[in-house]
Amino acid sequence: MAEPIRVVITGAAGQIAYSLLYSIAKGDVFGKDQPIVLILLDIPPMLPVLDGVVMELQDCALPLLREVIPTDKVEVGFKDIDAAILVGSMPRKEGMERKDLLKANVAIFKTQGAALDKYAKKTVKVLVVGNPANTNCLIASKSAPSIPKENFSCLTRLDHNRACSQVAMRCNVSSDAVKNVIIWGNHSSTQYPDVHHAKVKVQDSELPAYDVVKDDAWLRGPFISTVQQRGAAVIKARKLSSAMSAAKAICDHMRDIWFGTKEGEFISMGVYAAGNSYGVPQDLMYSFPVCIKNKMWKIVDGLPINDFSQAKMDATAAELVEERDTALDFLSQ
Ligand code: NAX
Repeated sequence: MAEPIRVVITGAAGQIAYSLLYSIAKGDVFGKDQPIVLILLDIPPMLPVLDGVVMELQDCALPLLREVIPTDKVEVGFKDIDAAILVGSMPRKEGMERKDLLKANVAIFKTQGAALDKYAKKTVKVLVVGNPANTNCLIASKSAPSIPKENFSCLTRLDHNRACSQVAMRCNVSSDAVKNVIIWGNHSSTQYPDVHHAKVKVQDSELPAYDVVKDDAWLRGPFISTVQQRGAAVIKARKLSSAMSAAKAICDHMRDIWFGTKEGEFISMGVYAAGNSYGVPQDLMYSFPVCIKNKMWKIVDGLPINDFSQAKMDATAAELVEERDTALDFLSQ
């Protein structure tokens, strides 16, 4: 058997982590023959809760799980890690301004970025989930200059999966019959779910999603707003934010980083924009279609973009630029 890898999950006492830990510990993400040391990082008041989570993981009796380390210290949490899933962040409290929320999160991701820089392996793969995910990811990456920017990504796979499922339900096919949907931009309500390049498998042929759905008005209207507003709809119904589906998306995202995407398929993730794809300004973490091979992502370039799409891609980029500029002001203070 391989040597164990070390994986840290922050926000490990929270609800997403509770849905996530079992899948990771039983081998769904890093492979069925890959032993794991799980490090659970949360803030000091949550340590008693973490103890309960550790007990439950022990009680699962999972053969791949070699050790579980609960901690509130970044120097313990990030030591020699191979993968980091940064779920914990400052939630919006009543009466809190957007700017104050951003400020609090810049402080968290600056500290965690610096700890990654100092303690993690230089090959570490970092996935940021805690919101605002794109900007938190950028701050963490900037605070870890010795780790390649390409090792950082943020989660838009939940939005991607939501878009796949909406199209699949509309076409009455299973969700794996839909591929190559794209989430462009920010993990916020300005994101642009795009199916112009998506394919739907009907019997044995793969057809353009627009031809199978046969309802352009739905694809350009309710489909987009449903995906954009899905998080809010779940909160309204469940009185809690998405957790099971978020955990599933985290697993999909990290597994694709580890093992690569399927031939001829691309998925969506927030990655570093270098300023030469689709007119997206440089120095943002922007969600693009990507293919992954040998643990390296590559933006799928050259897809034809119509005016309708370009306007939406630009709008979500503009929001990210504004968020980044505010965050960078806080970072330099
Ligand atoms: P919970 O409030 O259940 O859990 C968050 C946990 O993070 C808490 O245990 C808290 O103590 C911990 N935490 C806070 N600051 C920390 C720090 N500095 N270091 C370590 N741990 C810290 O939230 P949950 O529902 O699990 O959601 C977690 C985050 O995911 C939120 O920011 C949420 O907005 C975000 N989401 C992002 C999604 C995405 O697609 N990018 C989708 C799902 C989710 O909404």
